[in-house]
Amino acid sequence: MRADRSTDEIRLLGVAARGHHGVLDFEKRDGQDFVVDVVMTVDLAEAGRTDDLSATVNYAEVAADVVEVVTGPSFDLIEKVAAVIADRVLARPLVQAVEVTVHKPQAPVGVPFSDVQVVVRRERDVPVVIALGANLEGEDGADPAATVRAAGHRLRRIRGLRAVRVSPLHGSAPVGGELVEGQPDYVNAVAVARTRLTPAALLAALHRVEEDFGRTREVRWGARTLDLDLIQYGDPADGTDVVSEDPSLLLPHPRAHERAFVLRPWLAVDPAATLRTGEGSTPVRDLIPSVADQDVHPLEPR
Ligand code: PH2
Ligand code: MG
Ligand code: MG
Repeated sequence: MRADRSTDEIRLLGVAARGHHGVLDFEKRDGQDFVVDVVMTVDLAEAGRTDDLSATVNYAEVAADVVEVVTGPSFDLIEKVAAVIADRVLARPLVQAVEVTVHKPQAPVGVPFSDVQVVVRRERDVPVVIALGANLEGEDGADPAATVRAAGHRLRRIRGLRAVRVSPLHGSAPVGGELVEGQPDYVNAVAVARTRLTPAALLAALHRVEEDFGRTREVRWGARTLDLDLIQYGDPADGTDVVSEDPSLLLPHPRAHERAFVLRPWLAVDPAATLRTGEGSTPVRDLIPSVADQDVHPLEPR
């Protein structure tokens, strides 16, 4: 299986700023110099190919974040400074993992010393929602219900995806305009999980599973052996979800809020499910009445 974590790094070293972090009164009053190193794991293949800044992490922006935290509100511990910086860096969608070192070379240690450093390493751990759908027999003759069930198990084997929970299967009439005329009914389910993968890396992993199940990229909204859609990445309740208008990675899924075949299985696997809707978020439970006219029904468990 392909590695889910790049070995490429961006290292931003020795960012210096004055801060007021420390347990002692005079540290909070007078301030001192802090120096920060940030080592980010980022897949740089695309940036290397395209020479395009938007394909990588702008280290100047990261440096500005670091200075903002160091010069910002005072913390007692440099552990806290490092953790806050790490969270800020990980909020950038292309950063897979980060190591932050905070140096405090003028710390009140009481004996001669050259430096004190704390190092924290963090990777992302983000809630995600994945919709599964199928309405054609697989290459091996598997019916759509068997395909969706097998795909649910297959998700558990994606490295970097954990705590996968799959809803009961639901049957649904095809939705989506004239293109779907005459299509067989769908079998749908929704999986909730947590991931350390970036949105792009998770999407690539989902495409590989679709391919494993014989999916070829065909007409939009046409019949398919297996469709895996990334519905939401992150938690809109606290505003940490990723919103993306990149056509290859629209987040949240632009039609999820109006599709009973997504909302009903999602609510079944997570009664607290919340979907980003515009600037805010809406409990999925409250979206159900507006899709009550759509034909979606739980299938008998086998
Ligand atoms: N997927 C579509 C289009 N229409 N209709 C149903 N009922 N279920 C689907 O999964 C579905 C659909 C495009 O992916
Ligand atoms: Mg789809
Ligand atoms: Mg799709």
